[in-house]
Amino acid sequence: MTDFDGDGFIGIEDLKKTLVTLTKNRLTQDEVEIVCSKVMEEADHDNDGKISFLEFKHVVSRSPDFMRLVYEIMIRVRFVVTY
Ligand SMILES: [Ca+2]
Repeated sequence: MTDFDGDGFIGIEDLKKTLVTLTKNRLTQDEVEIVCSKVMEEADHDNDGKISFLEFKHVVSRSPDFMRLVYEIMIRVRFVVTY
């Protein structure tokens, strides 16, 4: 997870860029939107639209591998979208 715009928070735009990079552009724009909103739902506890370091740490401690969570969400989204 990378703070692309350097503001100390992971925002939805950071998430989108991370996801596009991770999936090497294999997701459609819609899928990227769905996955990002689900990740935000999961991680953004104070609903300010950004994931702070504390929120990020919380998600990581809850799920030992945060990226696995993201991949699971992606698989779920794929499943929903494809079938
Ligand atoms: Ca937040």
